[in-house]
Amino acid sequence: VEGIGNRQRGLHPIQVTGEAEYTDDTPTPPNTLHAALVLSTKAHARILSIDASLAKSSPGFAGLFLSKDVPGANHTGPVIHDEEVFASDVVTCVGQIVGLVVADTHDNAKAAANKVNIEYSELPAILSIEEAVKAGSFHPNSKRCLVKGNVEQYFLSGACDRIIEGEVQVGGQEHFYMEPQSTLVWPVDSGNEIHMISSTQAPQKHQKYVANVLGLPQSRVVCKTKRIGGGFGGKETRSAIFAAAASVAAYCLRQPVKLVLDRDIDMMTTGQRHSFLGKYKVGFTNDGKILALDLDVYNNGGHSHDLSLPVLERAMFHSDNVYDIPNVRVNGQVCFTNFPSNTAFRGFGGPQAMLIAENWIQHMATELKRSPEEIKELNFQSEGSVLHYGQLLQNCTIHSVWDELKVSCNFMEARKAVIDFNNNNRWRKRGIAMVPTKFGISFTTKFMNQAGALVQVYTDGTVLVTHGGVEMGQGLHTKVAQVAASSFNIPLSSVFISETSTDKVPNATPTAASASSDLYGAAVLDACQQIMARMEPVASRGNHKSFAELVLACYLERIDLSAHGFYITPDVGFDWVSGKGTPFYYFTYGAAFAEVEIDTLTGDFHTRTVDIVMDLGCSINPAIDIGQIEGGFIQGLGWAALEELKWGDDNHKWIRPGHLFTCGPGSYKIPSVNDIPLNFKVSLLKGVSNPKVIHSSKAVGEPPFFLGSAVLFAIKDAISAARAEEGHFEWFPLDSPATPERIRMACVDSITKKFASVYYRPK
Ligand code: LUZ
Ligand code: MOS
Repeated sequence: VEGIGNRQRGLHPIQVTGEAEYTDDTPTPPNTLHAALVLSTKAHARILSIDASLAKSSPGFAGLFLSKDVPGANHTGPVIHDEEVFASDVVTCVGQIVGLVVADTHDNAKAAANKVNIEYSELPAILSIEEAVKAGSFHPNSKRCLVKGNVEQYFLSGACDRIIEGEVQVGGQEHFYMEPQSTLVWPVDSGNEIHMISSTQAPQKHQKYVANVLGLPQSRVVCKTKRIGGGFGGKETRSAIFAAAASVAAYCLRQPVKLVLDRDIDMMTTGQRHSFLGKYKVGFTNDGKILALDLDVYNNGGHSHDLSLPVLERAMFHSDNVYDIPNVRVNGQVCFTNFPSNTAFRGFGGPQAMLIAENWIQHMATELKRSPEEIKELNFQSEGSVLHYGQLLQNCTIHSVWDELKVSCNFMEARKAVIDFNNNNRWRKRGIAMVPTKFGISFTTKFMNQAGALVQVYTDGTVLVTHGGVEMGQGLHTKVAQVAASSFNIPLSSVFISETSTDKVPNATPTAASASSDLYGAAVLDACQQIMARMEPVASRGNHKSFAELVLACYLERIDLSAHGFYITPDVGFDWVSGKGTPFYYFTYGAAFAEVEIDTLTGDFHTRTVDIVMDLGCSINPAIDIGQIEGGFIQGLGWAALEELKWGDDNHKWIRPGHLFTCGPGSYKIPSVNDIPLNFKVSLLKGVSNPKVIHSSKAVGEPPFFLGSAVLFAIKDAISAARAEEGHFEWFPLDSPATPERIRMACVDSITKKFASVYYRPK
C-alpha cells in the first residue's frame, strides 16, 4: 500500500531498534526479588510431602510460597473457579504450580526451586481425548447440542443417495508468542495497594485474580500493560495465574517480585490450542448436495475448565464452515485430561471445527470422484441462509470472494500444470487446493461485547487516548488513534496511546475475538463525539486557526475536555437452552489457494504458491490488515502442517507420561523464513463495506488463520497423486499437522507396508 508512512503502519523506530520496553525491560526497583516456579512433575498424584530444607540454604534464597501461604482465595478461573493457584493436596498435570521461590536473581531462584523436593503418590492419569471419551472423563456441565431439521429422519428416509462416516483428529498448537509470560508486582503504601505491570491480553483479569488471591478489593489493585510481544489467546486468561502466584510473594514480603518464564517452562505450563476429535456422518445426493450432518466433537480441555467450554461452543458454531446443510446435529463435550489447561488461541475452536468440515466435504468429493472445489461451491451458503444455530446470514460475500480467488489463482490452469508435473515425476508430486472460510465476529458470551475508553484533550491540542484494549503487535493502537485523529480532524501524530491500565478504564474485556478495533474504535469515537459536542459552541465562532487554539479557547471557557466513551455490540445473543440465537454481529469471509510440492520418499514439502482474497469491508488501515492476513495465514500453516506437540505416554518410554517433549524451538517447529510461500499474494475484496462497524471496516485478527489449512489440503492432493500410482483411489484420513512422518506414511508403497501404521497421534 503506497503512501502510508511508517507511523501509520504502527511501525515506530523504537520497535525496530529494540528500545521499546516490554515487561522484562521495565526498570525494576532496587529491592526487586526474582521468582521461579516449583512445578508438578506428575500428571496426576497426591502430594505426600514437600521438603524445602535444601532450597532454603540455596544462595540468595528469600522465600518459598505454597498453598498454605495464600492470604485470600487459592481457587481461581475465568469462568468457574476450579483451579488452584498453588496445588494443595493433589496435582492434576505436569507443570502445575505447586510453589513459588523468590531469590536475589533469576538464576538463584531457579536453582533454589529445583531443590524443593516433593514426594508423590501417583494416581491414574487421562492422557488423550480418546482415553477421556472411553473413561467418560469430562468437565462438569460441558455438554452442548445444536440441532437443525431432523438428521435421523434423513438418514432413515432414503433421501440420501450416499452416507459417509469418518473421524478426524486435529492437533493442538503452542502459542509461541515472542515474549514469554512475564509480570512485575509490587506493594504500594506498605501493602495497602498492589500494582503490577504484566504481559497480558487481560489486565482486568490480572487485577481480579490478584485481588482474589490476596483478599484485597479490586479498587486497590492496578494492572498496567504498555505492549506485549504477542498473545494469540495465550495471554487471554493463562497469564493471570502467574501474576496471582507472584503477587503472593510480593504481598507477604512487601517487596517487588518479578516473574518471567523461560521458554521451556512457558511451553510446558501455559496450555495450548485445544486438540479436537471429530466424528462425522454425512448424507448427500449423487449430485453432490449435502443433506444431513451428524457430528460429535470433543476438545481436550486439560485439567481445568478455563475457556474450554466457550472454545467448544465456537467450534460448534463453525462446524458448517460456509456450507448450507439442511439437517444438522452437532454434539460437543469438553474432555477432562491430565494436561495443562488448554486455552484460547487465534480462532478459538473455529479453525478446528472448520478443519473437520473441510475433511468431510473432501471425503464427499472423493466418494463422488469430483473435485473438492466443485462440491464446495455447490454447497455454499448465501444471502438469507439460516444457519444451524438460527442466525440469518446477511451481507454474505463468500461467492464474490471465491470467484475473485478462482480468477486470481487461475485454478484451471494450475490444475492442468499439476497434472502435467505429476505425470512426469515419480517421487515428487504437486497438489493444489482452495479453501473458503467464514468467521463469526463477537464474543459468544454476550456481556463481553462491551468496551470503554477515556479521551483527554490537552491545551496544546494533543490528545491522550486510553482504552481497554492491549497492543500486542496487531496495530490496535494505531487503528484506534486513527479513529480519534479523524474525529478531531487532527494529524495522527497529535494522538498518543500510552498504555492500557485498569485504573483508567475499568472492567475491560480481554483483547480477543478479533473484535478490539470494532469495540474500542467505537468507544473512542463515542468519547471524541462527546468532547466535540462540548466544544461546538466555541468552535462555531470559527475564529480558530488550529485545533490547539480551539482547545485553549474551550479551556478558558471552562469546558470539560475529558470524556469516557462506551460501546456495546447491538443485536447479539444466544440461548443454549433453545439452541437458537444470533451469536455473531457479522462474519468476515476469505478464501485461499495453495500449491505445494512434496517429496514422497522423505515426506518433506514446500509451499510454492499461496493466493488469498479476503473481504475486510472498507479497511481502516490496509497495511496493518494485510500484515494480519499474512501472519494469520502463516500461523495457520504452522498449525496445519508443521507444529506437532509430543507428550510422553505409556507407549513412549523416553518421556515420562504427561511430560511435554517438544518444549523449545529445537523440537517444535514454528514457521520460519523458509516456510513462506515462494509466491505469496494477498488481496482485499474491493467495493465492499460493512455499515455495521466503525468506518465500515471488518475484524481481521482471527479470520485468516484457518486459511493456512489450504496448505494441508494441497498436501493431501499431492499425496493422492502419489497413491494413485500405487492403485489407491479411495479416501484416506490425514490427521493434522501434516508432518513429514504423516505425509510419508500416507504415500503408501512397498516400503510403508513394512511398518505398522502406528505413528504419533494427536492427544
Ligand atoms: N474469547 C471468549 C474469545 O471469551 N469468547 C469468544 O467468543 C472468543 N472468541 C475468540 C477469541 N476469544
Ligand atoms: Mo484470542 S483466541 O482472540 O485471545
